[in-house]
Amino acid sequence: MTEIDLKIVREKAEKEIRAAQNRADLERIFHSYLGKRGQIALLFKELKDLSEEQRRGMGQKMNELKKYLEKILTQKKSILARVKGGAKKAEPSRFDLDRPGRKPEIGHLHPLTQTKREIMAIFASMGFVVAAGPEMENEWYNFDALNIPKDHPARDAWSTIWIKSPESTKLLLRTHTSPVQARYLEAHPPPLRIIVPGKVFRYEATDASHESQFYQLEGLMVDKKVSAASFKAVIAEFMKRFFGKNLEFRLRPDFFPFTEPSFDVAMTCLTCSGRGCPVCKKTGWLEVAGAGLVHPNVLRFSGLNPEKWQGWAFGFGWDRLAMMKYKIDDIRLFNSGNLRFLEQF
Ligand code: FA5
Repeated sequence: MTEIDLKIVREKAEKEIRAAQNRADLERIFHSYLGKRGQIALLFKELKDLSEEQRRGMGQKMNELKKYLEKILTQKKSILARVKGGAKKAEPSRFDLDRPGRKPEIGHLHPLTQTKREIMAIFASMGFVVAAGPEMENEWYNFDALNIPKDHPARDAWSTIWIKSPESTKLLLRTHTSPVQARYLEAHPPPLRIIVPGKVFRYEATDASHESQFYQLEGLMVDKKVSAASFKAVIAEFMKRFFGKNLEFRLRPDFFPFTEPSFDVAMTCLTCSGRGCPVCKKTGWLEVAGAGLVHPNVLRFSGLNPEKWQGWAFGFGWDRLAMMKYKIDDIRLFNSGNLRFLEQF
C-alpha cells in the first residue's frame, strides 16, 4: 500500500460524492468508504504489512483521509437538504382546473320564517299592516285588558309561565298574541286592520300538535261596520291563497272572554287528508285559529266607544298552518334542530 492508493481512493470518493443525488446515494458511499467493511477499513488492515516507520506515516495519512471524506460527505448532505427544501418551495402550485368544485353549504330560512313571510304578503295585499308587541308581557295586557279579570276561571285556558316580579306589575311570557290588540287599539285610532305574527309561550305538555313555545298570527279589524261575514270572506281568501286551493274549513262555536260571539276555525287535516291521525287526534279536523267579534269591553278598555266601533279578531297557530301546508306530522320537528328535516325546505 502506497500513498498513490490513498490518492486513488480519495479521488474516486470525491467523484462519487459530487455525483450523489440524494441521501440514499450518500449512505451507500459512506458504507463503501467509511463503513466497517469499507475501503478505508480494508486499507487500515493492510497497515500490518508495513514497517513500523511506514505504518506511522501511512496511519496518519489514512486518518486524515478518513476525516476529510467524513467532512465532504457531511457538506454534501447539507447541500442536498437545502436543495430539496428550496426545490419544494420553488415547485409551482398544482391547480387542477378540471376538478369539480366543492359546493359551499348555504343556509336558508327556517320553514316557519318562510311561512310567516308568505302569510304576511297575503294579508298585506288585503290592506293589513304588521304590528308587534313584547314577548315578555304584563298581566294587564295579556289578561285584564282582554276582559279576563283576576281570579276568573277563563285564565286557566292559558297555562301561563310567570316571571318573578313585584305584585304591582306582574310579568309573564305572553300566552297569545292577543295583548297586541289592546296595545295597538290604545295607540291607533280606527279604522284599522293589523296582523301580528309572534312567538307565544305556554306551560303545557307537548304532543304532535302542541308545543310549549309556538307562533301565533293575530288579526284585528276595527271599523264602523264589520261582521262575521266579512271575517269569513277574509279567512276564505287567505286559506285559498296560502294553500293554493279551495279548502274545506268551518267555524265552530267556542268561548273567548275577549270576543262575543266566539268561534274557532277548523280545517280538514291535510296530514291525513281527513282520515284521522295523531295530529288531528283522529277527528280529521284540526283547529287552526280562535276568533270572534271583538267584545265591547275590550274596545271600552282601550278608550273606544263600542256603540261607534265594531271589530273582529282572530289568532291562528301558524306552526299548525305550516304543518298542514307541508304535511308535517309533528309540530316538535320545527324546534328539533334536525337538519335532515330542515334541509327539505
Ligand atoms: C288564543 O290564544 C286566542 N288568543 C285566539 C283568539 C284571538 C281568539 C283573537 C279570539 C280572537 P287558543 O288558545 O285557542 O286561542 O289558540 C289559538 C290557536 O293557537 C289554536 O287554534 C291553535 O292553532 C294554536 N295553538 C294553541 N295552543 C297551541 C300549542 N300548544 N301548540 C301549538 N299551537 C297551539
